[in-house]
Amino acid sequence: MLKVHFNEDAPPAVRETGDGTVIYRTCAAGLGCHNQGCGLRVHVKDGVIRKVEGDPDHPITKGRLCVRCLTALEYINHEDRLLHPLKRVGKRGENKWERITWDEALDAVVEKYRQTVESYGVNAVAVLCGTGREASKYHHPLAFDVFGTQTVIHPNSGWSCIVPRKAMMRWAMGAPYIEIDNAAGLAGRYDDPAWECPKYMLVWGRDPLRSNADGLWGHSMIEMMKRGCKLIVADPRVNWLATRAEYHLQLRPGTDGALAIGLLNVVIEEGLYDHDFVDRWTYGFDELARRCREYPVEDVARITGVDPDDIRGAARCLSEKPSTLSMGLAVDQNPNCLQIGHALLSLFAICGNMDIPGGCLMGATSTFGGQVENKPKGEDEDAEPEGLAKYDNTDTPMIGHDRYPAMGALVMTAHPDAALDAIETGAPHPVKFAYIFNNNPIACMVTQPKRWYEALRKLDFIVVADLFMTPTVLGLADIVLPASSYFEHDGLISNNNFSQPGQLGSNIKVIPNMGETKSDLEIIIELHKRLYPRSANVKYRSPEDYFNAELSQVPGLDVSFSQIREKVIGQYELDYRKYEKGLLRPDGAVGFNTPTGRIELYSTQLARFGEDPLPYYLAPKYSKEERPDLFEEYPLTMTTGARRFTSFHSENRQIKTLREMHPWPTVQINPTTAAGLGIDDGAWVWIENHFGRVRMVAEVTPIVQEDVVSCDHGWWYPEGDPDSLYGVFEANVSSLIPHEENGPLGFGTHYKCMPCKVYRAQGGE
Ligand SMILES: Nc1nc2c(c(=O)[nH]1)N[C@H]1C(S)=C(S)[C@@H](COP(=O)(O)OP(=O)(O)OC[C@H]3O[C@@H](n4cnc5c(=O)[nH]c(N)nc54)[C@H](O)[C@@H]3O)O[C@H]1N2
Ligand SMILES: Nc1nc2c(c(=O)[nH]1)N[C@H]1C(S)=C(S)[C@@H](COP(=O)(O)OP(=O)(O)OC[C@H]3O[C@@H](n4cnc5c(=O)[nH]c(N)nc54)[C@H](O)[C@@H]3O)O[C@H]1N2
Ligand SMILES: [Mo]
Repeated sequence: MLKVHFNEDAPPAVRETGDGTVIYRTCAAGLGCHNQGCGLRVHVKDGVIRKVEGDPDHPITKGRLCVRCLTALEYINHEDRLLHPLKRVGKRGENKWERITWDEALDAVVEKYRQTVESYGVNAVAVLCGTGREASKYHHPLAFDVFGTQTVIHPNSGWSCIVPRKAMMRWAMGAPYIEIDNAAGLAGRYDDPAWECPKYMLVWGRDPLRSNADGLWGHSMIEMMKRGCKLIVADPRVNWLATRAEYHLQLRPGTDGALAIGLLNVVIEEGLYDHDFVDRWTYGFDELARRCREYPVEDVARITGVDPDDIRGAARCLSEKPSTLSMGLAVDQNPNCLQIGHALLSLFAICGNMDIPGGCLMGATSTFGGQVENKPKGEDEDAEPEGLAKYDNTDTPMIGHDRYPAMGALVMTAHPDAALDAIETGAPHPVKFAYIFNNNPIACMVTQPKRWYEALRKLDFIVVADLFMTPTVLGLADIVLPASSYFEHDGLISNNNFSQPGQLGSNIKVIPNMGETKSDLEIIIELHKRLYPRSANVKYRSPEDYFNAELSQVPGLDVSFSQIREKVIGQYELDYRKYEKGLLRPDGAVGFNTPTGRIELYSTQLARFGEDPLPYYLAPKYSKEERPDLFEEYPLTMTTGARRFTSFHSENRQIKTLREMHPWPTVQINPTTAAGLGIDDGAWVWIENHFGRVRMVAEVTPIVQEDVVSCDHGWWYPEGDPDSLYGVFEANVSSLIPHEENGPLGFGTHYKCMPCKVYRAQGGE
């Protein structure tokens, strides 16, 4: 099922030029980005990188690079890089450190680990992890195989990043991931005879040109537009894609559920769906149709602020075949997330757009990395003796899985909000030790960062691995481990853990390590050796053995890391119409991998967890309608976190060129609103609500409506005062967003819809 194409005509992986320069081709998933890995040519002379440029022979990125890769040299050579292991010598947050050796650092981690296990049980050891980079492939191995703990915490309130979307892809469609068909796996790309250009692409709460999120390169959208694909954009802001759309559905933040069901309503009422597909492959159409009738277009228009004719017009376009769907983070960052995802996927399902060329591609059932998979414990034949099983953890639910069993059925991580409660209260079990890596929780990932900070500060022991001294490292670490950049270690790259067609690439070490840095994988291999010196586990012998073990887990794939390394990059392809070929279900039967074997418009899985099995609209908790009392004082609606080219979350704030392009945290505000408040473009303002306030610079722009503002997220000032943890609590907008106000099954939260007011502040940095 998985076909891999290598381009035999591409230049070699390593090439010497006459003057002693070596040019490496590598897929560097890096320097502040997700793990898809853009093609780079890196020019190295005398062990020093002289130049980084795009690799024109990479079949997907074709030489294109974003500004963060183009400033790679500033990043890797930055004077603030952590280069040696450190031990805290002052109080937590006092910024007093002593340089220690790796042996001392790792011995300290192992000693504290053993003490914690002895005194409090192994689940008192927590691994805290951040967004999906290469490093996030190692969160579970570190927790399960090395520490044997099940306390894995991805502290993003409501697991509001990709997991809600994946929940409905999995539960209603039986697919690990569903994405636009941008021909990424096809050898001929857009010219491949197997591909068809979509007629329409619905881009919903996503800005892929900036975010390149979840394994998708945004520039493929422009390639598709050039070939005739038209856009429909659902976004409260007039972003670049919206200005080129046939319909820009400029909805009020947080009203996505109503709009999605409204579109379904039109398609069903007007009989525009694919009757044959619905009959053969879906379950619960009549119930869905009845539910949609409760959402007449005029009502939906009133709730969302979108013109009713635009809703009708967009729905009619989307019923044409093939059309495709690009769903983004705004779906997840809403307590209504499961229903929004369910409604949008149902729209494309009933129009017959699932898994056809130019439609919505369904990932294969096998994913590796296991990042969000909950495999039943004990069924894995290769389970390691020194892994989770050793500790007989199987009877203790992971934190929050009893409160939120639906999330427990989907992911092998604690419920993020319940994890904070556990750290604070010691129930259901104490948490005393944290290994934090690839994560800057107090500057970025959590809501209520001060509360998380206070809770984490009380732990007995914290080790943080990072490339820079961040607010999290400074405020919390007892031991600091310096992580290497993508130029200093090897890595294996795939698109969204193989759940979508795309690249199979190698990230190559091109320079000696800076200082004493080590990759996360090298660190966990060393910890594994220390804890299990007699282990026979091949995976933990070396990074290369680890990558080969990863590759061997992908069914149908017969390729080694050294082959990929030699070829730099391969493309892997998945079949279309897998449901007709018996390729989606483990039993090999035709149909979808759901209990009914069909796409479940009426979700038996949601019903199993006591949730309404059909999509419905849940109004934002703090909207004018729901909380008129708050509206008087906080009349503006705030959405946060729309991605910028110049940073990846809280990263890159110390990169000079990028700071020059986007120097301060920014709130986008409409000119009429700004004028009424006496706010000029570029002025410092406070954004405040009943949870607190943060200070940002006003960007006066008509891309937001008069009652909406859009705030940057993930801000801190590396150049700022260490005593204030680099100003993190004044800059981090997530202080204004609540803890544990998730959807009914524990998914989603209010990152993109909170009330606020904006007023002038005294200027200066
Ligand atoms: N440069 C850069 N790239 C990144 C990241 C980064 O920090 N920087 N972060 C990465 C991560 S972890 C993720 S999850 C992805 C996310 O990337 P995307 O999925 O693209 O999400 P966002 O950039 O948060 O938002 C996209 C759009 O949603 C709109 N929006 C805001 N509120 C609402 C709403 O209520 N409803 C709707 N329909 N739309 C709304 C915003 O105006 C914005 O245009 O990006 C990844 N890529
Ligand atoms: N208000 C608001 N808040 C949000 C969002 C929003 O839209 N609005 N988006 C949310 C989303 S979707 C997400 S995913 C989270 C992301 O939240 P985080 O994952 O906490 O964000 P990052 O800033 O990417 O933090 C990653 C840290 O890891 C370090 N790092 C980078 N590469 C490596 C590596 O290879 N090894 C190690 N050990 N460390 C490395 C970086 O220097 C950085 O300090 O933020 C969430 N927060
Ligand atoms: Mo994310």
